Amino acid sequence: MRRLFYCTSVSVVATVLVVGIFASTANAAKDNFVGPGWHYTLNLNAVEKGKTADMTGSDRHTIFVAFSPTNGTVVSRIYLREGDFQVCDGNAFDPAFDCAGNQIAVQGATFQLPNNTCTDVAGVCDPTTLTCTAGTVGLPCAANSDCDASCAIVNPEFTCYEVFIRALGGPCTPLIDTDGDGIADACATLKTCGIEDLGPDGIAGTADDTVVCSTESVLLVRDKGKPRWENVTAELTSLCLDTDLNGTCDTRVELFENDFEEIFWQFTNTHLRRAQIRFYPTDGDLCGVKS
Ligand SMILES: [Ca+2]
Ligand SMILES: [Ca+2]
Ligand SMILES: [Ca+2]
Ligand SMILES: [Ca+2]
Repeated sequence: MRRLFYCTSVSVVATVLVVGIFASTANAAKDNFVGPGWHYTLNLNAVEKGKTADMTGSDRHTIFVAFSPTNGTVVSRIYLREGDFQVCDGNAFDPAFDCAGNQIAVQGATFQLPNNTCTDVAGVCDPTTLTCTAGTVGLPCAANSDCDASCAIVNPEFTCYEVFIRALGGPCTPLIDTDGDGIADACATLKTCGIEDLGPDGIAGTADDTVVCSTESVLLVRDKGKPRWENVTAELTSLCLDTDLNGTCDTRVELFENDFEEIFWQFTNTHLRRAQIRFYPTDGDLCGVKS
């Protein structure tokens, strides 16, 4: 079962399973990995005032997103399209355009990137509980095949490329509390969301949309130290979905595998000025993502 469906009555899945990018130690060795290998770099520059130039149709590697000059929180959307790495629309303050110049949402930037295939996981259906114990863990089932999943929930492996991010710019004071414990964890967060239904108006980015977000977030803090790269491949190229609304992710889907009307990165920011994202093909460039 490659294509996964889930309840369409879900509105916004607000549960946040924090995957702190600074809690990761497995990728520490990659901190100084920036080397000769081919990669695509995407810069996120946060600015207070909306850009007026449309910033479409060029070879830019920068997207302008919102910055809060006060203690407010501002949210920008970067819509995602499948294809070679390319900034289609570098301005998150005005309507979002795809790489062909068509408007796709009322507001946002647009970035094009290849799908990142996950290694398939064979499902296991527990015959006693009729619940999946591998694959789409926790979902009801009748046979093992009902539980087959295209991505593992924990430590998914991706075939095509890896994604790294680092926070840049001046040091920022964390203001965003992602886990509700009253202690701020980040100056900005980045998470992957999908529009499941455009609503009666048929337009993306309006209040009648049905939006589902991944339970995973990238937390961004710029401290005084040397900027560190962190591996955020799972967070930015898949969605971990809580389809049965029990508070934990049970289904991971590739960016462009699901039937979302639109898919986007949601950038929530207070005081982070810059972030840089790099995309590195896996060894041998198995998916041909070098462009
Ligand atoms: Ca735009
Ligand atoms: Ca917190
Ligand atoms: Ca709509
Ligand atoms: Ca769940």
